[in-house]
Amino acid sequence: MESPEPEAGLSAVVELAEASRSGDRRATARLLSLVERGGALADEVASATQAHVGGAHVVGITGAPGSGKSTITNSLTTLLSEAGQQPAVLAVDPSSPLTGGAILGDRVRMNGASDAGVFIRSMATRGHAGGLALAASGAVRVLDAAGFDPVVIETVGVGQVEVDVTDAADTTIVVVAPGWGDAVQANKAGLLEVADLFVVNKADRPGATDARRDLELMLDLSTVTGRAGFERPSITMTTATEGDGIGELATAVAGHLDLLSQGVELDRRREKRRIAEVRAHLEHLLVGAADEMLASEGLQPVRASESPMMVARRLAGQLLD
Ligand SMILES: Nc1nc2c(ncn2[C@@H]2O[C@H](COP(=O)(O)OP(=O)(O)O)[C@@H](O)[C@H]2O)c(=O)[nH]1
Ligand SMILES: [Mg+2]
Repeated sequence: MESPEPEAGLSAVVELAEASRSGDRRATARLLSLVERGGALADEVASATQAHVGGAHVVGITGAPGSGKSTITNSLTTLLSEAGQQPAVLAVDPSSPLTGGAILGDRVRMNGASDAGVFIRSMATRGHAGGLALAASGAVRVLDAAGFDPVVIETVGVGQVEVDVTDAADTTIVVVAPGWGDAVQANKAGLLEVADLFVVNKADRPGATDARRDLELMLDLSTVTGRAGFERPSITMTTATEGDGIGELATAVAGHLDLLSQGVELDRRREKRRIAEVRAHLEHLLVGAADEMLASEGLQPVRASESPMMVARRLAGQLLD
């Protein structure tokens, strides 16, 4: 783990951002550590990188644990790297405590990509001031500004927070594996609505064509036609361990970006994302200010005769003054 220099100040952040842009991966790693840590320096990192974001295609890969996300990410980014692109991976896994086994397992599965020169960073999900989705967005911005393209975010699609992380992506891939009603589970977890592309991985296993059929059926039944009614997601069959179908997936991913770029959809999604980020920051700031106010000595006594709502209104008036 990289740890930020304790004396890192504002000018140091600007220098790091410049070094990162010229390809210094240690500088990029240190910027990411600052973002993860949050606080004033994370804000500086956001400011220092802002002018250079927007060049990367941000791709989210989500799905149940064990469906093969890391293996797909490894094969896909290796392929793209060998084709001359500069992919980076941000692995966000709530089942991975900082020192836990899952990240180690992911490391092993990402060996190929690592050897191919793919920049890989894991992000643990605990203890992020302002929330994981914000920290992930900040990290994506750092990687984007550093010149990586695409930036691939791998996240487990289990809870709302993890699904929120997919909001940071231009293109979201939902992975399902055969068996155990994986497609149905994905539907329940709200993943059908966020999918731009589906992957049925482990196509070497029995039940893969059934999983595909289940997905097709659910897409037929739902009114969903891709995010924001954009278009019906395609389904790619892969055996990620063998690299089968990964070329086809790469084509589908690039095709989706083309589609987004043809009209206003890419800009629309990014604008929506910016507003969501502003909202999350605003909420964080307001909650922080409210907590501070409630903890302060100078708070006017909260009278029992006043309803909690009346107190809140009075304090909100002071807060926004
Ligand atoms: N048979 C088979 N196993 C696979 C395939 N893709 C991944 N796996 C295995 O499934 C397990 C979970 O894969 P992983 O990529 O860690 O899944 P994640 O939790 O979604 O990131 C690992 O043991 C992989 O080797 C595949 O296409 N076929
Ligand atoms: Mg994984």
